[in-house]
Amino acid sequence: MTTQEKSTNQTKFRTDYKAPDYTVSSLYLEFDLKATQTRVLQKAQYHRVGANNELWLDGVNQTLLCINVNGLPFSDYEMSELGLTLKNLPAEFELHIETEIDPQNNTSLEGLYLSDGAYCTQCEAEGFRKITYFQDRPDVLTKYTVKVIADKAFTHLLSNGNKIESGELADGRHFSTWQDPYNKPSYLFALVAGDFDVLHDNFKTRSGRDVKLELFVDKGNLDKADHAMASLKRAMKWDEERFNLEYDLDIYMIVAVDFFNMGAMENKGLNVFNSKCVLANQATATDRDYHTIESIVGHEYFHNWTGNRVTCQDWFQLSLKEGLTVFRDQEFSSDIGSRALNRIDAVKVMRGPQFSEDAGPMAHPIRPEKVIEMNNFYTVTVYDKGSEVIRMMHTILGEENFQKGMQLYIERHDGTAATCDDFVKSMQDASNIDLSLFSKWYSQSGTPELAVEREFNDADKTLTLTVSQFTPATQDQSDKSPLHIPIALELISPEGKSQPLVIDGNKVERVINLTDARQKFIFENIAKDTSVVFLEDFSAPCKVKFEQSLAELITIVKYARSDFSKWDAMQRIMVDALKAGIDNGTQLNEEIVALFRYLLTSNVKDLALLSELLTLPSFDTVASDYHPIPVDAITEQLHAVKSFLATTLLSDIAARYQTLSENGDLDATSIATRALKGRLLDYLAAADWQDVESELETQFISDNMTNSLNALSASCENKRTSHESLLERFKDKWRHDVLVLDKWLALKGRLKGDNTTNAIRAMFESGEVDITNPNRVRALLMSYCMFNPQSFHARNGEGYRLLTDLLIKLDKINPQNAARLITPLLSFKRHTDERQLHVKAQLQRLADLPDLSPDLFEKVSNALNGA
Ligand code: B3K
Ligand code: ZN
Repeated sequence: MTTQEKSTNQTKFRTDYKAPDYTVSSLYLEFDLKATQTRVLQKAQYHRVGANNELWLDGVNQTLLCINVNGLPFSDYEMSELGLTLKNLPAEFELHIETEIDPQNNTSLEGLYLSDGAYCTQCEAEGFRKITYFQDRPDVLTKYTVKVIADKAFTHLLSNGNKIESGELADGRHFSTWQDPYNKPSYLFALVAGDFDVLHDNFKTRSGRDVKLELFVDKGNLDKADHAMASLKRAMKWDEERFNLEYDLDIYMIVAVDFFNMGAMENKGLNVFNSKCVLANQATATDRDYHTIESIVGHEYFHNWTGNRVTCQDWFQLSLKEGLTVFRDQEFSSDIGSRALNRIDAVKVMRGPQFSEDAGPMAHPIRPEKVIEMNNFYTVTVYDKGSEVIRMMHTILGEENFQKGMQLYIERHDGTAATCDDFVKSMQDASNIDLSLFSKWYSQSGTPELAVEREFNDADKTLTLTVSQFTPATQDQSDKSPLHIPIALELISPEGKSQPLVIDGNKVERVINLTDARQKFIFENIAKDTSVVFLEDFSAPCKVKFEQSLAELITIVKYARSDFSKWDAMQRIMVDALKAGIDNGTQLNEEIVALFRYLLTSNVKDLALLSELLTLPSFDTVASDYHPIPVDAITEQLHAVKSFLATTLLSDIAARYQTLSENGDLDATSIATRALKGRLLDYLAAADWQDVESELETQFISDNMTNSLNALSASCENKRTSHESLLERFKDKWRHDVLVLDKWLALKGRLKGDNTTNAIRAMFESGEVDITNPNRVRALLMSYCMFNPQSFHARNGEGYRLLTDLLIKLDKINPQNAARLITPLLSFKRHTDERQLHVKAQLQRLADLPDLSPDLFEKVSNALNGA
């Protein structure tokens, strides 16, 4: 084995991949669960497939009790802090290892740990090595049989696959044994033991098999489980219909736990979920929560084929399963809900956090080349840009070829560990479309910039678009080359009609392909003053430089066939207007006011879309156009423009608001109505509308959480005098429900004012916020760092100091969570010199710590190296 696997903080390179020398044909695990002393026994059948007779087994944080090879005690091994090297092994042998672990004191929430009294596991990416000694890598697949033994107080003892035996033992203990008929890598192993309420259901697959569905929640939470179960059934049906993929076991279990590092985990047949991604009812969850739950339940279910049946050869290939599964969950949400709104959500993530990751010290391609801590690479680049890359293939190939490619991919790689190249090859072979240049998207990091020049020729009625592409250097990679970029377009005549795209006398369907650094596209039969919707639906993850007049953008808002592109044009209009205000003090143009009035009084059918059209760009959207970022000027301008629009259009806003009614139902129309009501209420609060206080009160006391929270946040955002008492009443009403209190924490985090930073510090110091629970910490800190720019980026550096103080504490408790929360400090180069100095001082404090985790070490050192 290479020495790389044996020391922490060591960089691993994609190109160093070596297939394992030994495979495992079956694995038996036995867990005797005790809070601080859990015994783990494993018996594994090994076969040599390579040249080496040594075997490296990953293993950390455990006590080795015994090793036998073929029934005899074995001592020919070396132990390091990261694992064991067994030496001089026969070609075939049975390995028997016993270890002891301490779930109660495992606060990293990786491996086996206790979450509020229930045992659960999280093994992806490299948590299995905290449970027992094993080749903890995704290309070692085997069949698992798992026996779980615990006190009878833990009524449910669960693992992957089918339950084959259970029974009573002495001393008030009992056991269950599970067998998973499918080969799987260690990261998909799961065990849960706890006392739960269970929601039972079933699903008949298209081929007629009955699947038992079981959803395990904390006692007393059954009234919040229906939506997740309904979402699961919708996902199962959708995958059969759209991807021709059917579930493959007789049982599918989901367990909701309170202590969890991310949203959920796709363990084979036994998903473990963060309770915030499962539990919902009308009184406690917002419409947005309902949507998130549905999409995450779908995402984990879709992994059963894209991730579990076909897994990854090594962790550098993570986007093979994650990019593809995000694409699948986005398509699921778009097919059953609004395609435009889902696209808007996805593009916000790309233009915000993903573009910012590309521009910062952690820039990496969707298939990274080098990694210190794998958990640091569950990123918006691997996931969301990975999904955009799959989406571009879908755009280039079309649905039919794409589905053929999927079938071929699964046919070729089912039951194995595959690579990103395998996926692209299946797509290419099934469609006969050359993807060789396209595959560069897997190895090149950074955000391509497209520059568009246009020329209209009056004499021959042609429009020439000259498009050039350029990808700026990123910290990880200086040389960039042109990519294959599919550009979707719509040309709109001055009368608002969509024009056919004709090039060289041939009609082109929506998409042109840019493959060179600079290319000309000449469109025929075009009228003068035709408007151009460039990169329709964000058909490629690029930035665009294209001069477009306000009149052209207004035409797009009014007439584009893509609702997404209407929103996109509206954002462009408002970013330009905000910048003109910040840079030159320019007042909001009357045409923009008129456009808002037009929208307010129009009969746009989708009220949720209308709400998005009426929403000003976020702080980050505006900030992304500046270097350095004028934090205060942007915040002030956003506030000023909102107040101006609200006051100028008050009677239209109030009139529209009063037409909106819904009765708390969960159908798309009611949800859209609530979205628009919330948006307008915020404007009414900004304009100090005469009836606003009573309306805020009516909505606040509503038994629908969306309405109630919209009222509370309108009061807080606009600093109404009522906001403090409303916050208190909300906290008081929901003191028994931690997930609802997280919403309160998020509002506290974004509350404007000089005292916020100190108030947050005090909430941690007093123990009001449990620093060991990722949901609590993230609710408060993420909203503070992301949505409270004036406090977080305060010029005295106190915001950065607060975050760093907490990271120092958190790194000892849960390094994965600490490493995710450091992100806001990584983009310091976009700020003024003064702020940069403050951030660098804080990063240096972290770098100077004697035992920083590999998670923070990797990010901090990259940031300081790039400084
Ligand atoms: N695969 C998991 C994420 C695991 C993260 C490990 N740090 C959830 C998902 O993407 O579906
Ligand atoms: Zn996933």
